Amino acid sequence: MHTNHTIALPDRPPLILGQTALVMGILNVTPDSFSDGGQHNLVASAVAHARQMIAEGADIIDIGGESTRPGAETVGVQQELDRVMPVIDALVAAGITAPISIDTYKPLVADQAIQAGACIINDVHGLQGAPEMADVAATYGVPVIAMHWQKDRDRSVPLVDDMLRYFAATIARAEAAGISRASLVLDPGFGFGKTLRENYALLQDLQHACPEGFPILVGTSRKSMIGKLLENQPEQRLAGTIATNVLGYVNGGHIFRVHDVKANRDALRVAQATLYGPPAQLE
Ligand code: 9MG
Repeated sequence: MHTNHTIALPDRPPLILGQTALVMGILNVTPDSFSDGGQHNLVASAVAHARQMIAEGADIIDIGGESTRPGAETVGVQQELDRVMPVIDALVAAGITAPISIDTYKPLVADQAIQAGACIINDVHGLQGAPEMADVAATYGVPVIAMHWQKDRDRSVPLVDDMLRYFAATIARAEAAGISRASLVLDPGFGFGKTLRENYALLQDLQHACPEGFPILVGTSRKSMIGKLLENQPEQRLAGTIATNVLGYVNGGHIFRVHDVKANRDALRVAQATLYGPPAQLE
C-alpha cells in the first residue's frame, strides 16, 4: 500500500519513507505565534516548542515565517529572514539534529536557511514561483516538498487532471535545474484553491492526484476543510485532523505535517499496526 523511498539529506541520515509515517511538526514564527515578550522570548519559546515536538516524535521540524492562511499578509524577504534565521541559528546552537525544513517560496530565504542548517525546502508554490528556487535546491542538494497551489485554476478542468499537469511542470522544472526525482516529495496542497468537496475527494483519491513514484505529504492540520465540516475553531480540530491523517495514511501518504505531534503520531502508529501488523518486538 505504501511505496518505499529513501530521500538523501546533506550531512545527515536519509529520510526513510514507506510503511512508517513520518511526522513533520509545524513551527510557525509569525508575530501571532508564541509569546509577545520580545525577540529573545520568541526565539526561546520556538526552541522549547521544537524540543517538545521532537520529544513527542516529530521526525522533521518545519519552520515558517509567513503565514499562508487565507487573508494573511505577505512579508518581505528581510522580514521573513528576521523571523526565521534567529530560530534556525538557535536550534542548531542547541544541538537539535532533527532535520529542519524551511517553509518558504522565496529563494533567498531558502538559501540563507540552508546555509544556517535547514536541509529541506517546503515550497508551497511547488517550484513554480521564483525560478531560482529550483537552483537553490540543486546547489545545496536538498530535497524539496513541492505543493500544488494553482491560483487561477481553470475550474472546467477536473482537479486531478489539473494536479497531474501541475506536478508534471514541477518535475520538469526540478529536472532542468538538476534536482533528482528522488529528492522530490509531492503535496496535494489541502485547502489551497480547492473547494470543501474537492479537499475530501482528494483525501479519498490521494494517490491518483500525484504522479506515481513520488512520496506524498499530507497537510490538513487544523485546516478549514475540518472546521467548515465540524463548525469549530482551529484549536478544536484535533479529532478532525487525526481522522484526515489516518485516512491519508491508509490512502498512501508518507509524511504528515501537524501542529499536534503526539496525538497524530499515536494515531498513525495504530493505523500502521492495523495495515501491516504491530512491531515484531511486541509480539
Ligand atoms: C506551509 N503550509 C501550510 N499548509 C501546508 C501544506 O498543506 N503543505 C505544505 N507542504 N506546506 C504547508
